Amino acid sequence: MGLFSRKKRAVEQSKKEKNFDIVCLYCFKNFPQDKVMFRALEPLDEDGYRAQNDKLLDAYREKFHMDSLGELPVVLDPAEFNEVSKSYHRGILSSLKDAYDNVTTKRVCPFCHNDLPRSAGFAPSTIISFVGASQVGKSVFLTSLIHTLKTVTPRNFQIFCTPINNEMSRKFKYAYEDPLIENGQLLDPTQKEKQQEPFIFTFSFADGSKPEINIAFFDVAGEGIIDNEYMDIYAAHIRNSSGVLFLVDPLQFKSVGRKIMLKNGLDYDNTFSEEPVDVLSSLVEDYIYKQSNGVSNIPTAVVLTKTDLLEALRHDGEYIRPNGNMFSHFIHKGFFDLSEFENINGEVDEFIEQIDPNFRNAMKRRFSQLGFFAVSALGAHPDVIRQRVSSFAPLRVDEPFLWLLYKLGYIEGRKP
Ligand SMILES: Nc1nc2c(ncn2[C@@H]2O[C@H](COP(=O)(O)OP(=O)(O)OP(=O)(O)O)[C@@H](O)[C@H]2O)c(=O)[nH]1
Ligand SMILES: [Mg+2]
Ligand SMILES: [Zn+2]
Repeated sequence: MGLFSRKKRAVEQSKKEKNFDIVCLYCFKNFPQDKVMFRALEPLDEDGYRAQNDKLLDAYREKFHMDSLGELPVVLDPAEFNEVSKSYHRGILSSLKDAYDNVTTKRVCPFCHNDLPRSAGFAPSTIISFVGASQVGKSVFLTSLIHTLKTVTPRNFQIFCTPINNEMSRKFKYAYEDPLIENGQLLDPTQKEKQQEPFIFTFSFADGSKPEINIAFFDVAGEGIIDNEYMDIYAAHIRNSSGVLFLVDPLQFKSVGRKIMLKNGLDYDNTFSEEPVDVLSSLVEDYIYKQSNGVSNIPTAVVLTKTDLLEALRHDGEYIRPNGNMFSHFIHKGFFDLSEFENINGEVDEFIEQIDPNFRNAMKRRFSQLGFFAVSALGAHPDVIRQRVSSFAPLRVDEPFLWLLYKLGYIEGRKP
């Protein structure tokens, strides 16, 4: 068979099979599955390419303050090879025979040369982003959420959550999990100069009913949220997100912040420079604005953090129902319980409407798929002076994430 008919067949084949554009979970660039590149095999003998420093990968790593990986086998661009050198699996370009007749299956991102996960192209690339002003609790929530997804959620859903590689596993443990959970130490504010590399986890379904998904969690520095330059870097990431966790801290709202602190016997020091509505307008300028008609259809969970501090308002009956669901734990098991969702969603929506109707209405206008949630990532107020966490008892932390999985079609949602 001639080269052209072979190529035509491959193209026709790939049209027939369902494939997905790839969003690189490291640099957030979006590209068609057949634009991947390949890393050559380790040179086993003289029949191979010489290893060399990978400039693109080193540049990516430097941006995140990581060391160069030194000499690596070269990256090959399939565009420079004949169609006969390429192989397709279920219509997806998945291996390349190099000039020395070695076949590599190691796909890398054409923009940053990081490895692509096995599922790239076969299943949607899923990015979940955190958004929120400084000090609302993004880093603590991320730690508590991932810890819960690894240790508790698998008891209720047949989903297993593992870091995508050893480097990621070590980084999460060293920078987040050990300090906060093992040593009870609060985390330093996330610095915008020290850009955070995304944390990538693989979710696999025990019964094999769904392809595994890779989810990149991206911990932004709150101080950068209203900084246009910083947001420019991250706009690509937010724009390519499949789901957004929009964190709001009850202390952030001028109307109740002081009251909450006083009721808890704490000094009120308004460290928040921006209110939720400011964060929203920054987002609107940077990313929603660029979507058609200014409305985003990305499922967005508004997550009220630090609900342990709201207990003190509970019996006033002013803002919160004394029998509020937000203070009791609820376990979604086997499916996402939509009755429970209606309760918590209504309750938090009502609370936010009372304390900041502008913000609430703007959110409703800008996001067509919105859910309201309430969590306490720690379960109790930490000792802020000594920067110590007294107890670690997360409340409802995985609920907004499970709702996103339900909205994205990965888990079932229904009434009991
Ligand atoms: N009461 C209570 N306080 C919390 C909780 N989670 C976080 N905090 C407090 O909020 C502070 C900020 O939390 P971080 O997770 O570091 O906040 P962040 O949003 O990552 O902040 P930046 O990185 O500066 O944007 C912590 O140091 C704690 O004092 C919680 O569940 N309950
Ligand atoms: Mg942080
Ligand atoms: Zn990339």
